[in-house]
Amino acid sequence: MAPSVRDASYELLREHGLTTVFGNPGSTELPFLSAFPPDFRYVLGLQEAIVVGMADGYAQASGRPALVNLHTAPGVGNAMGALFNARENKSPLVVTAGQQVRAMMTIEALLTNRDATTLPRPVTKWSYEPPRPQDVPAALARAFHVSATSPRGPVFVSIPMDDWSAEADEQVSRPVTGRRVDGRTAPDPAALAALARRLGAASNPVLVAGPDIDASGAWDTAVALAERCRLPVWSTPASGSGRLGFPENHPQFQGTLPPAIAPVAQTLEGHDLVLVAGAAVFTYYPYIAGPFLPDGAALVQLTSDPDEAARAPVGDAILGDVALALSGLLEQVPAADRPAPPSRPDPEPPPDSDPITATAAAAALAEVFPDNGIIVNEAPSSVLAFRNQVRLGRSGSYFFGAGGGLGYGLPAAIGVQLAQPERPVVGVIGDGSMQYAIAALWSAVAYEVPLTVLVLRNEEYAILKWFAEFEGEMGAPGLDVVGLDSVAIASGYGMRARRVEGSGELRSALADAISSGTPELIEVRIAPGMSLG
Ligand SMILES: Cc1ncc(C[n+]2csc(CCOP(=O)(O)OP(=O)(O)O)c2C)c(N)n1
Ligand SMILES: [Mg+2]
Repeated sequence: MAPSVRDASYELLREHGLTTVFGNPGSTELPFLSAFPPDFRYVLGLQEAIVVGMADGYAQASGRPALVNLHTAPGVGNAMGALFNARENKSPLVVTAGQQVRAMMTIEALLTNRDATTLPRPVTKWSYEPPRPQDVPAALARAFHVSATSPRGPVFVSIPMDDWSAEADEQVSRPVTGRRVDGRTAPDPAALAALARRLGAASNPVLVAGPDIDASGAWDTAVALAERCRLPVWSTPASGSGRLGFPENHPQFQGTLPPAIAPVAQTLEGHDLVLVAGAAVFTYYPYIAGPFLPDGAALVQLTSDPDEAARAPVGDAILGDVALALSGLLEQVPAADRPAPPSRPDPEPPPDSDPITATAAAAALAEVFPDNGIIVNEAPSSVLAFRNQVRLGRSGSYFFGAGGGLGYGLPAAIGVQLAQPERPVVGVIGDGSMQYAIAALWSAVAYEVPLTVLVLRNEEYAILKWFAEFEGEMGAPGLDVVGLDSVAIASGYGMRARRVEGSGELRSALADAISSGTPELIEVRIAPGMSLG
């Protein structure tokens, strides 16, 4: 007898390492989840933004696609903002959702996902409902390969609940198991050779390092190239940098590019060739008009994302895997004989204040932060302060929501810690941002995920106040969030939590929590306002 669609699907998921299911179940998902195989693990999130956020962090930190299971239309609806983030993060997610039985879809019984494939289409790479139950395993196989090839991202498969018990069509499902898609495409060798010559001939080239250096495994190659060519290195603007592209404690690292058009050109003044690796050119915001590049500068972008190449406003682009592109360049480019660029100064010791500034909180974290630690940051007004104070030097050390949608940081930190159990994870989260996916605290406790959550309590949406002033848009309501007691809330979810004051207390609380091996939340009161360094 042929296996069921369910058995064939589980075999396929197993084969692709999709044995952790991030989900929130409903009746339409029960036929998939019942008699859950013992070699699979289910990670429950109490709301769908949490489910997708955890899967996003897990996928990025493991470097492999992750599986998500949502509850038909309302589950997908709740997940939309998180799926938007996952797409911007280039996070490979295979998202499935239950659907009403096929026999009752036309008469629209309760829980029919009316336009299942349209709903998540703008935030996924591919959205599908198999035409026959027998096509579910092949659809899952296709979904896996689409999510895992560049640019990586979320895909969606809607699965009617009676499909699982149907008999598999082995002529269709058997051949799709065992298939591999090797997705790294090499850049055009002629284009790369020409770029190597340009780089060798440039008098003052600069490297702008983006998130896909880390995601593609090119970390060491980027360092070797920068050292060989004595390149000063900037990070892409913080807002669009979901990951770091270069060690920020390296003597050639200069800092983070500003996020607006004219200031980028000013910062890169004097360079004749700007090499951008693994990033969009650039994720600008706010709008400060001006030239995209300084006078006399050319730009070349290395990216594996055709759309990123196409939409760049300036410069040339070479498409292909970023790691292959950088190693190809490294092989061909001559060593430069110019002096290495001057190093940026160490961070200034923060001034004392009561309450402490976000910069002081970041300095306290820097003092106790382990070499192999990972920061997941969603503390908008102090992102730059944490980047500057805690100068991370290892690959896979930093995750930030590239799409800008809040509610990513806390669940993603849990997913990152699940994927990297040996590396201590600290989620640095603003008091406002905490609330978008607050119930993620329950998952951290339930699965004993030993992360540390540092909540920066300034009782406001500080970055929006800063932005309002910058844009001259004064008098907006809704920018204060007074009285959010994260310690009490965390306790309600069963998490160890404490409130601290001042740098000394914060430092020792962080050291304790990081080494405790249990999930723990620390809330520190910080001064209002923006912290830039
Ligand atoms: C889903 C979503 N809603 C609203 C916003 C707009 N927004 C950007 S930053 C911010 C405030 C964040 O506050 P908090 O986490 O306290 O950080 P702070 O600015 O105080 O550092 C808001 C509401 C957003 N980015 N995403
Ligand atoms: Mg705040």
